Amino acid sequence: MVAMFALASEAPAQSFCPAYTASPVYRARVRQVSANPTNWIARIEGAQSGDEILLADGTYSLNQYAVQITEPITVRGASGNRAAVRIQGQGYGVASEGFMIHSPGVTIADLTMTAIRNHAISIKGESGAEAPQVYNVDLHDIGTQHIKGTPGDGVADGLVACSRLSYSATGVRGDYINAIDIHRGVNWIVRDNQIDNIWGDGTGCEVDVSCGTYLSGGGPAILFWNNSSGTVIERNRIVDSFMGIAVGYGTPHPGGAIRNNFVFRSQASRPGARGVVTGDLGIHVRGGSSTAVDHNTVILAGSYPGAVEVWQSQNVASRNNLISLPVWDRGGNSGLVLQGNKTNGTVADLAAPFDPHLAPGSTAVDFASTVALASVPADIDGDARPLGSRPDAGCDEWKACAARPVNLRFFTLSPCRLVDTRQSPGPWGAPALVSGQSRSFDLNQSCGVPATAKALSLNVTVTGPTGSGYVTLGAGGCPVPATSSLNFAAGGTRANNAIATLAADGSGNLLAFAFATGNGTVHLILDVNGYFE
Ligand SMILES: [Ca+2]
Ligand SMILES: [Ca+2]
Ligand SMILES: [Ca+2]
Repeated sequence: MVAMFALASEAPAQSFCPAYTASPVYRARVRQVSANPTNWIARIEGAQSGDEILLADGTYSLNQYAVQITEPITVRGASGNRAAVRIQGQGYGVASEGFMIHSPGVTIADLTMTAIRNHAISIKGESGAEAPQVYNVDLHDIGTQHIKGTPGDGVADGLVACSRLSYSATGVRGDYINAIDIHRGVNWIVRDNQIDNIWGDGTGCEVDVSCGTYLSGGGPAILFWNNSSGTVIERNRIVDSFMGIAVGYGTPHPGGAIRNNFVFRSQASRPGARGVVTGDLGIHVRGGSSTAVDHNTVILAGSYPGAVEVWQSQNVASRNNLISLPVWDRGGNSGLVLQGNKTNGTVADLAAPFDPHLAPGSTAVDFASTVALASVPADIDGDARPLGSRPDAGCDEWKACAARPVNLRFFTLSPCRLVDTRQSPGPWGAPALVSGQSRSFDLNQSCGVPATAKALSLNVTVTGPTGSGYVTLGAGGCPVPATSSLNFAAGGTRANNAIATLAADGSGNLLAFAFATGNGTVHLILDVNGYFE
């Protein structure tokens, strides 16, 4: 059968996450050193200042407490495909940390870490860590905080970007959890990360000890406290986590900005070991001064009153947010500025559940009271604000989509593979689609598809899904429609024919949006057999 795939989420106007080596944050090093699963620890612990340790694709067993990094070096996957360099701990039963950073100027990039009891990346301010970079890593099922920063005299200028921090559906143990927990961080940037399912099991344990000690549900997915300052947290997508973003947390937090983030919780509560665990804060500023909370979308199921909450703070501004409840002034504030917030947001304001983009009919589009903010000139996609008559409320500036083309002629092509995410990383290869995210592909550059093609006749295959769910295809630059999709069950392979409309701008851009339970992944294969123009 032919399904008329409706359109998925907007194409990013620009990519904030190029390959690490092509990114503006790339740190050129003095010497490159290759490493493999048998010599990696010796190479890293024996590195010289300025080494770039390149890990070959493979599985790396971590069979000691941690890997100590004491020089300014980079450790990264050589291929750039983070899924292909997999550091595997010994599980939650063995005390361990992944990388322990004791030096200024350390970079960790392009790799995956999982099954480590304590932390995946431990940044030790008290032994000299400064300006750590974490880029394009996948930290999955880590017993406590995935990234932990301990204080010393403060750790300045950290970066966590373009990474995925998550638990699987059964990966949480205890409540001593955060995705990122930084003490005394100074001027950090946390951007463009996907954070899923940071929601504790209600035992109050630190993994499996000290039970009853910790708050049922855990801590904020992103937490900067104990006298942190100047934190910029932007364009992160935090889905189905117990708490979203917190700064200060009862200690002073001068400066900083929380902007263009998407915090979405589809469940009000979950059953826990000591009773129901009700979802908590979306964005929290306690002890802030001149901290900005602008253009975030926070849609929380349930009735927890703090989609955005401000407490004991001075001159905090919370503007142009799309939130499911009014900003909660918890008291002790002075100079609190509230402007342009749409405070009755629901999932209906979104193009699709779990998608940060606005539905075309949402009143958040050109919301009547938004104010121009020079400090937030673009949205989560990089779209310049404003489009239309005024800035939209929330993290997305809605971009109109061209009408579906009509009166097209069909031309056949010999069947040809355009996309296979099981292959090497690249524009038409790995990585797999990640639940809750769109990936975009330019599809008029091979297989004889001309630049003038307006739509493609495709055979769409999904394979290897780690959960059950669906994939939706749509034209780049277009809002998500609420219609058809290719559904799949965990582990299954499904195929279907589809006519997929391409972006109206001639880029040939197509988007693929995936949802898979357990914050899963799924491979996508697209074979073309004809086009319309
Ligand atoms: Ca320091
Ligand atoms: Ca607008
Ligand atoms: Ca947009």
